[in-house]
Amino acid sequence: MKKVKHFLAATLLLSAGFAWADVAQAEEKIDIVVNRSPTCSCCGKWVEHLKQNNFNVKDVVSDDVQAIKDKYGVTQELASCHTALVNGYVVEGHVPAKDIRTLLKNKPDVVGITVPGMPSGTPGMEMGSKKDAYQVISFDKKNQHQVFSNYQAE
Ligand SMILES: [Cu+2]
Repeated sequence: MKKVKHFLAATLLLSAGFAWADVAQAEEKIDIVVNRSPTCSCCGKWVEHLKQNNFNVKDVVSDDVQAIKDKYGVTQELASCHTALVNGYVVEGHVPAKDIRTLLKNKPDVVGITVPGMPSGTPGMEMGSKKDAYQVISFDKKNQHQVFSNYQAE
């Protein structure tokens, strides 16, 4: 009888351990540095979106975000408002938190990902129920672009 009890206790502990590991993985905090200009309100909203999705945001307010874009090879056609850095990747514009997690998980050989411009309905650019179709684009060192993910209009 005693043996059975021990076995049960061990099984319970083991499954609790696994459950805890699952939660820890889903809840893992991600450090990200966001460079934005002081006058950008949609950038502030995107920072809020990240925080709500368990990102640890270092919010850097800068008068020269363009210099950061130049430094990391974010060209005019790729550019948006804010420029973030996470685990060596550049994240430009209103990229959903979900895509950043996918990027960090799959670790593709790219410089970063971007949502160029500021489409309505992206995180931080909510305009009521209006949602433009938009794409998250990845770019590499040779400035080659690829569609990273696709969002439909709503
Ligand atoms: Cu913006």
